[in-house]
Amino acid sequence: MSVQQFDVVIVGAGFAGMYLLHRLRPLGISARVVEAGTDVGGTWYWNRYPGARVDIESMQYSYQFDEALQQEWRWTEKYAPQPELLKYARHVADRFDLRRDIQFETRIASAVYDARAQRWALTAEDGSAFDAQFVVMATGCLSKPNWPHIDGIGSFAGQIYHTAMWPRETVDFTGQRVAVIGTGSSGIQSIPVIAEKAKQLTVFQRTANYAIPAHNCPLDKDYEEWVKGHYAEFRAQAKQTPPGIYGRFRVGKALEATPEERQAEYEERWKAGGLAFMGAYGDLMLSKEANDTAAEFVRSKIREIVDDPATAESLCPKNIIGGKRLCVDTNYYATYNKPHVRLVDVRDKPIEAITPTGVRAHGEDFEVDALVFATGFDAMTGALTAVDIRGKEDASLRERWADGPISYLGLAMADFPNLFTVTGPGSPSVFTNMIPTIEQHVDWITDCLAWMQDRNYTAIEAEHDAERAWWEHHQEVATVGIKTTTDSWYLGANVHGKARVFMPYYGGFPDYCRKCEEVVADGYAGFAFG
Ligand code: N01
Repeated sequence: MSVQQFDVVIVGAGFAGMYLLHRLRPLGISARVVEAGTDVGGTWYWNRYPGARVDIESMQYSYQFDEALQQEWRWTEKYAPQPELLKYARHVADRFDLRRDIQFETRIASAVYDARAQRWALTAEDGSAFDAQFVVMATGCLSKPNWPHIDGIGSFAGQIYHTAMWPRETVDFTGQRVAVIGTGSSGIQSIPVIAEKAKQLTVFQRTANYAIPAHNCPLDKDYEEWVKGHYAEFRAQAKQTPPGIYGRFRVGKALEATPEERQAEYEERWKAGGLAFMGAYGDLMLSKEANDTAAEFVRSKIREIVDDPATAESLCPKNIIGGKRLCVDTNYYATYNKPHVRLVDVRDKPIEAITPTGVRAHGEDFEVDALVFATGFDAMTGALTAVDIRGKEDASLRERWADGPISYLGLAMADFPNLFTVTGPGSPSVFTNMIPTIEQHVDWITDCLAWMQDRNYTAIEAEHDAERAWWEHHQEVATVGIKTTTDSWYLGANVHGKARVFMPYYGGFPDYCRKCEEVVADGYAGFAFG
């Protein structure tokens, strides 16, 4: 196969890869997006499990780079379902004629830097080869599926699914006995929908999770009109909040409010629904005692909703609220009131084995026709280390990150010149509204390439000192408060053998953007150019 040459190879055709391609075109930079799937959409291409939908309100979860696009697109629901999100991604690809520069069904396996030529050689699993001056890994934070280590996992004779690799054809569970392993966001969204069809549903829960009702509904036309009439203002205000989300965030302290005031505040937020629940007070993630007040409120709701007291108790999370990613649900807890749905708590007694006919736990054989793994992702680093990336002097990213990742601003790594990551470890990424954050990263990378073009620079590399300083700051910020006291995928705790290092930047979107702007104003401080 001949080697295809470009100025930039972008890995991944999700929202990051698509927008970067669009931004590079006016600069006259030749770019090719290489995508493993058969279509655009990234997360929303792969995660098509029943019930998948965004947990940020649709009116905010969209691009803002093109006013006509944000005015013309119409979401139908408060929280868009996966098919509509995929339709949106396809619409963007068509509207901006992106497909002609995207190579689908091509999974990049390695990227090797030639320091003399200052170029990257990329090879795909199918043998396709690319030569590029720059590589941008737009591979997403949650894209490498995590399969648990359970004995006999390959022996199951029925249908086996992973929520993050859901088949494109419709899966019909009608009349089937189904088991779901995992109760994170994917499990919590899919369980109620699977229960509607399955004859019998058994859920294996290792850690109970907090879920706030979505109260999803058709999108209110007046609200849509109001947002569209004020989009610039709306987006600008969102950027000023720590998660980059427009909403009501209170700075007051839960512990300074009376029990009645707290109850009223939590009740109002429960009724409004969604992730904004955690915006009730500014100290919820700073003090365990404050956190307990919100956690206990949600536990009381679970006890109210779930009829069987023993099941309700199992569903009540014991860890802090917000330590793991908060879930947003539709009928999750109520699903356990259905007579054909059973919860099996495997916290103290883990699943013993997967057998040819089902799951063995608590000494019991649960025979099922289909097995759904809702067991999440090798988050933040998994999609990057899945590619054998080798920088200067054959430095391997996989080996460099064996004890945990290190990156400058989640954008670039020392010893890996001309390589950028969009929302890499050390970026606020998953703590924010992903699409606007992606736009900020892509704008930064594009502006940097244009700046280099103007100065005839051919190589850029993060400096070790700058990388270390950012990482130390990032780790310091992570230890403020109680966020890191819970095992989570933020810490890599969900993946067998993975180093425990807190990966997303916890300092908030405004501080992160300020830092990126300062770096630019200072002539790209912390980067060396060649
Ligand atoms: O994955 P998870 P996810 N035996 O890692 C369990 C985003 N997202 O795909 O907690 C039994 O959260 C594991 O148990 P434990 C969102 O950011 C967004 O659900 O490790 N159980 C856990 O319950 C989210 O946070 C949306 O003890 C095992 C579950 O599997 C992130 O993606 C929708 C096990 C995995 O939960 C990841 O969510 C979906 C074992 N051996 C996802 N191994 C929306 O926008 C693992 N588990 C709404």
